[in-house]
Amino acid sequence: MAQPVAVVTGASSGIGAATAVALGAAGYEVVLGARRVDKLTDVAHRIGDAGGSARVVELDVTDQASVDALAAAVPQCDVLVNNAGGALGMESVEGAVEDKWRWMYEVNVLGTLRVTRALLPALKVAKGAVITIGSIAARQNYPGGAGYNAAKHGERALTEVLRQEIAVDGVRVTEIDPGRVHTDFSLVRFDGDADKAERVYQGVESLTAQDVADVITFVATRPAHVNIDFLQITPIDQAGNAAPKPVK
Ligand code: 8X3
Repeated sequence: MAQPVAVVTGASSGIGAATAVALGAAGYEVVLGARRVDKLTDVAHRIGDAGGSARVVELDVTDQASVDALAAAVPQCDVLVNNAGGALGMESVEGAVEDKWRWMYEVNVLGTLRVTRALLPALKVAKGAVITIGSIAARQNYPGGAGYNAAKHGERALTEVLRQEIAVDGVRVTEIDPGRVHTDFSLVRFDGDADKAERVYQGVESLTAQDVADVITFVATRPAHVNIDFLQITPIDQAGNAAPKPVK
């Protein structure tokens, strides 16, 4: 049997990088996609050093031609992890910045759509699995979250519809909805303000990217007849309450 192939988007850091390493250790050939090829190459070397196999593909999920090139490079796909995404800003609805909303919709919703649609033919042949990284923000709204909440709810709608449409082809569809994970998430959200980003994680114990990667790997490695619709995973202090710690 051919080695199974897992595609991970946003694999250059955080949850994506940890997931790529975990899937490599679980026996997948991992295709790492992201814009930052130098960082992808580092992750690929980590996988190789651990005895696994990995390939690097430059990927911008907002660019259809880039997504088409990924699909052309991946004729076999057993697992797709739609991890690319993110938040920009925490403005109130009154102070909403449309360009930030547009970027969040583009990356989280349309990016997931583009990559999934491009790889579906291969996923159908493999009777594979689509694992989309949503957020607790897809399930609970909070002040300052409207743009991100709206995008993650949109991605959740896409994921739920896809599950219903594609089950007949034997493709499993799971949404993983993490809460606060200590990654570059807040650095991006706060436009590179490292001090502010770090304050999100100070004084509280957050999930690590590895915590989430473990769950993704568990989902990916279930038998073909087992579909996990969704999993919400948070640090204990955030259980059942999406509102992030207020940060000035
Ligand atoms: C991010 C979740 O809790 O950090 O998707 O806002 S949280």
